[in-house]
Amino acid sequence: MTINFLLRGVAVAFALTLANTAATAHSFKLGPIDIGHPSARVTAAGQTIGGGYLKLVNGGADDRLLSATAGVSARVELHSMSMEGDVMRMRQVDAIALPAGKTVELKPGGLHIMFIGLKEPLKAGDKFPMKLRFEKAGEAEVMVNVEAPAAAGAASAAPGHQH
Ligand SMILES: [Cu+2]
Repeated sequence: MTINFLLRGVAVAFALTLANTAATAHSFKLGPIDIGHPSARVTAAGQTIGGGYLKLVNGGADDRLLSATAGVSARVELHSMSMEGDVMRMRQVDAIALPAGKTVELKPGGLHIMFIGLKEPLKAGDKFPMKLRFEKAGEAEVMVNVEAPAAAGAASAAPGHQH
C-alpha cells in the first residue's frame, strides 16, 4: 500500500518538536542497537493517525528495522517522508536500513513510525509500550512518551504531522 499526501508549511512545526525532545530523553538497548527516546506526537480529538519518532544507533553489523507494533492503534506502519518541490510526500516502506556503525533518526519530516487507526487520542504525558522487530537483533519493547510540540501556542497555529 502506498500513500501520498500533500503537506505544506510543516517545517516550522517540525523544528519546534525537535527542540522539545532533548529535555526528557530516555533510551533502550537491544544488543548492539541503542534505541533513543521513543516518542509520539499528541493528537487532536478525532484524529485517527499519529507519528512516532526515535533514534537508532547501530554499534554492530548491518541490520534492519522490520516492523513496529503497539496497542494504541489498529495498525503501525514504517513511513518515509520527503520534500518534492514544496510538496511533502509520505509513503510506507517495508523496512528501515540500519547500516553498521550508523545512526538513523526517525523524526518529523523524515523516516517515522505511523500509528493508524488510533483507539484514543494521544495525550501529552501519556506513555505506551511499543514492540520493535529487527532482522538480526530481534525484538525489543520500548516505552513511548507522548509529547506536545515545544511551543504549543506557535505550533497550534501551524499544520502539524497531519496526514
Ligand atoms: Cu506517516
